[in-house]
Amino acid sequence: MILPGAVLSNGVLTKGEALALYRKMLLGRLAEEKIREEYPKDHIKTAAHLGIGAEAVSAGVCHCLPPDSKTFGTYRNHMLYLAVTEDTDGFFAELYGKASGPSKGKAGSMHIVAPEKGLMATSAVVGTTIPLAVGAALAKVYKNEPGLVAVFFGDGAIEEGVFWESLNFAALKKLPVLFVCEDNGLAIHTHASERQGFRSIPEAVGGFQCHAAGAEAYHVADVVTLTRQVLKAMAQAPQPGFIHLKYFRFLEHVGPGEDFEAGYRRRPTPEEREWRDPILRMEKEIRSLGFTDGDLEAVKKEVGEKIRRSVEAAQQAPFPPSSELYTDVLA
Ligand SMILES: Cc1ncc(C[n+]2csc(CCOP(=O)(O)OP(=O)(O)O)c2C)c(N)n1
Ligand SMILES: [Mg+2]
Repeated sequence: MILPGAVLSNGVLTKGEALALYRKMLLGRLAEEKIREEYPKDHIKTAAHLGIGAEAVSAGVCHCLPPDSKTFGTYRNHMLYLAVTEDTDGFFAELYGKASGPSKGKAGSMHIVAPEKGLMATSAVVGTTIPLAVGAALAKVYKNEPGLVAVFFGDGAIEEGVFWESLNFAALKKLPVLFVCEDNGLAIHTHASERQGFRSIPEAVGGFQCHAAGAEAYHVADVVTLTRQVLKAMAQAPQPGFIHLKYFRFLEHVGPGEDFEAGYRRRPTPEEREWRDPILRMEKEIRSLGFTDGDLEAVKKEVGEKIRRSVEAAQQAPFPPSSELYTDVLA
């Protein structure tokens, strides 16, 4: 069933929630701005798919997940990792390939995980974590465990058979899994209109026995509203949920630069940027809740300092010893 689309959500967040979400999105934004600064020095060797513009998706959805939930993601996973863990030390250590990273530097950006905090898998291979998430949801039912499973993937993954097979199985078995499509309208440089034969993603998914809904993910309060709506429906009538969230990818597919000169899309106007940038949007909205420039500056300073310390620690940390070259690797 397709739920009605979320409308612009004002007044859904308490002041405390708004500030916590602003801080969480800023953690992702400033961490990635730091990567952009450091990447050209070539000490970060891992490929990095940046998610500037998508901050509200992970922050908003994860804010609503019940305790004991598990999450799965893609290679564009920095916002998800930081939303789940807030662990900038582990994050930068992993990016710098250091032994102090959560996977001892062997996962890099594209496979970063934090299983002890519920982030079970992320992957460079499009669509691969979707069936894993469905399996984890089946295990939750089988073992009668609390919480649910949320899996984040791009609009490109919708074109893979494994997505539809996973959705079919999850719907058939009424599994507690929330599918989250992070739709930037692009697969590398190819627009959705050149790839997708269905009218709309929520419409196609809505043919399955699940609770499907969609919204723009520019304002985090909209994401929270929509996620709460779908989670409530899932609790009332146990079926999988599907959330379709549109966002704007401000940077190139992979790497630290912009690519508006590449010819496949145009640079957003300043007005479009202001509307689509989740940080700018939140800064505007949060002022209407009574926060001052000074309050926002204080959060920026604290988060910026946390990131600076983590980068410094990562740069100074040792690499894993060569004796561990073949440990913890499967391929
Ligand atoms: C199975 C598979 N096929 C092809 C690729 C090559 N590839 C890497 S990223 C990408 C685009 C995926 O687009 P989308 O799922 O929308 O994610 P986005 O990069 O937009 O976040 C493709 C086709 C891959 N990594 N895995
Ligand atoms: Mg995409």
